[in-house]
Amino acid sequence: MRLSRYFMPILKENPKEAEIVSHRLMLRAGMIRQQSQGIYSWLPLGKRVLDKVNAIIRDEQNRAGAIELSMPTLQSAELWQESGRYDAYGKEMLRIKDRQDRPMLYGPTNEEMVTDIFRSSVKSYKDLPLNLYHIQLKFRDEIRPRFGTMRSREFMMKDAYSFDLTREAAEHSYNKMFAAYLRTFDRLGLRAIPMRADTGPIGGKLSHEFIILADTGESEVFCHKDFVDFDIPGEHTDFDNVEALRAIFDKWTSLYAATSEMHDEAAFNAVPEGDRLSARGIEVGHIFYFGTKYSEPMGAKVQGPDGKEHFVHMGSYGIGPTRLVPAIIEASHDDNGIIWPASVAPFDIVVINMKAGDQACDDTCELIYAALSKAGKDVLYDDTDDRAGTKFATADLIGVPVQIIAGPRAVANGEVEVKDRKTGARETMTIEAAINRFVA
Ligand code: P5A
Repeated sequence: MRLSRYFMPILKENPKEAEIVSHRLMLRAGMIRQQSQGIYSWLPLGKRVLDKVNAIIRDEQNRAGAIELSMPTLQSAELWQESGRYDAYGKEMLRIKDRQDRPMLYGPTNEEMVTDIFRSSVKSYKDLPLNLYHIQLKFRDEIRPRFGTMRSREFMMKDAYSFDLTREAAEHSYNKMFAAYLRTFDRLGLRAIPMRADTGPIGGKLSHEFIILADTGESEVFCHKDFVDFDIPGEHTDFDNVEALRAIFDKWTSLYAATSEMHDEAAFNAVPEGDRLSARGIEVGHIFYFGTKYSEPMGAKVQGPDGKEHFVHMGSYGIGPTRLVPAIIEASHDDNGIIWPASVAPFDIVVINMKAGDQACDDTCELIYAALSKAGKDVLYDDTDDRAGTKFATADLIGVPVQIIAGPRAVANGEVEVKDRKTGARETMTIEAAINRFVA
């Protein structure tokens, strides 16, 4: 991508409305724009990161055996009347009437809709287990939308829903998502700790929130500090192995970890004082087991091996991609801007032409840009005629992991400079060596 033809509206000044660093940097880097309170457009740079986050989420959901579908954002109120949540949900639900005066709503979550899909076609235990997911916009009319896309009214959610014949089978489905979440957040460069949490309007008795420790987090959390170094399940984890997944769950729930709503002061005080971590955190995921809470009132049942009908045991599993992007920034930035983990960086490499219009600089940059693009790298080429200082500041601000800098003096020697955004380390090398480093 040539920067001269891209759309990346960088802000020079710090936006006044931004209270936390991720919101400030997302606005300054031209990643998002607020359209009305708590409702955002994702501009091209932001969209690239969001797509990469979603690709990792999708990959891990698929690995764990979940199946992707797509459900609408607008839902009929009837389904919610069946489950009893239409009245219970309160003002967070945006209620709409269509031209025939039929009550509709902009979905805050999809338990009812997916239960309806399930009951219309699944009749036998032989079709279980089943886990259906989508990555879709949701709307919750939050009282206090704030911190940009961290807590917005319209936001994206990956929501998965599992169906099983028995409680034991449903526990295995829960454990699969539990392990998949550990892997997902790890691949996003984050350390997320599962904590016992309040189940709120989704319901059920068992739930875990996945929390990233961050000073700017909205949740108050308490946990054992050893969680910070626990091993993440490997990529060859066998998601069909009931025992192996239970072992992962048991290990990751063996020590104290709870959000303030579920906090048990006495249990926390039993943790040796030096091992106690009392901190703030960002909830990036939340998983639930709620048994037959929706299947019973909505009549979602299957025939079991005993020939009898059984209401299915369900769970639901949410991740917030539009919250994850700022959460990653909260965890990874410096005074100059964002530092993206390679897995979600909007571009792999930025090529900076320090003197656009200078034949040797132009030729060198074009050569590098073409070679790296051909090798499948996402390359941003800063071919604008801005001052070198402005270009360096922009490259640091948008956080691309590698900068290849071509200035007239180095280029005259057949060389360029390669800078690592995270460490700031700079290395001068031949043009060929720079290309080879990233093509290999
Ligand atoms: C689980 C999937 C649910 O809604 N039903 C379907 C269950 N859970 S939840 O905890 O309420 O939300 C899941 C995740 O969505 C993100 N999230 C938000 N992100 C940005 N702005 C919001 N206002 C917002 N509300 C929820 C969080 O990451 C949460 O863990």
